[in-house]
Amino acid sequence: MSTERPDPYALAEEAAVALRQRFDIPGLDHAYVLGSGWSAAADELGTSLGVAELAELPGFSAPVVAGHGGQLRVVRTATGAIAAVLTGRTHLYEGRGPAAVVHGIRAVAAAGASVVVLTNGCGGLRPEWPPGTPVLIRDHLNLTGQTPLVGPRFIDLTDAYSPRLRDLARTVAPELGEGVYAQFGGPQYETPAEVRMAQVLGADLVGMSTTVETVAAREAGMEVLAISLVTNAAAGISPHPLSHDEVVQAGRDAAPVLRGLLTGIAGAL
Ligand code: 8IG
Repeated sequence: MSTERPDPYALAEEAAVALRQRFDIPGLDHAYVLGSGWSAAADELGTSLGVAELAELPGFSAPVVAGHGGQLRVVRTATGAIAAVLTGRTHLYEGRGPAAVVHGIRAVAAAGASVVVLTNGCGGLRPEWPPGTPVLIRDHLNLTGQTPLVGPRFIDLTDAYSPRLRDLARTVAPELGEGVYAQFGGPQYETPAEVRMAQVLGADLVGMSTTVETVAAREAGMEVLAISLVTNAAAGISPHPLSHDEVVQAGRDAAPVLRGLLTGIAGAL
């Protein structure tokens, strides 16, 4: 019993088998997780090899947030790579636990993906990055108190966000800035005091995803590129209260830029 692999990894293997069968592919090369504001890019990452509803695949479940899609698409990109595109993710605040949050990451890794591009919508702490600004994540603060790892899995997180891939992203969009992303558990947005705390700790961006997924991706040996879209000034930075509608609207407005950015990255990977 004690020598068996923990269940989440077996479930990821099962999902990988289902992916290969369902899409009739030998495996995956890359994966994209599209967060708030990013789903408009899904159609342009490559030519479609098929679409599945997340809820139909082993271990996945449908997303709970309106404006978050819920599909896994497979595309062939301009470079000939086979890529999974997940339009939706499970968040910690759903209460299904960190293993459910990272199942998609483990599944695409089990299917052979060596690169994952994680995207999200987030709150911005820097006035020079107003809503609508995409920012590369260069490091993170996991403030959730949670991890997908159980047991003596001493994963190195130096350069968790691949310097090679950040350089590659800048060949596509030289103006991209880089910041430290702090993940809170949510689902409530921060208080102004929590945002000041994050600022003191070195954060530039605040959100509710990505860091736990990055830990799982690094455990699986994948290279990670993560890009945030600032959709709102973080609480207390902005003079007005945050609203989910504002977040959704910022994503809509930024859609053409994000599409170009991700398509450019897919063409360079
Ligand atoms: I979109 O301001 C989005 N997601 N924690 N704070 C946190 N998550 C977010 C925010 C924000 N905006």
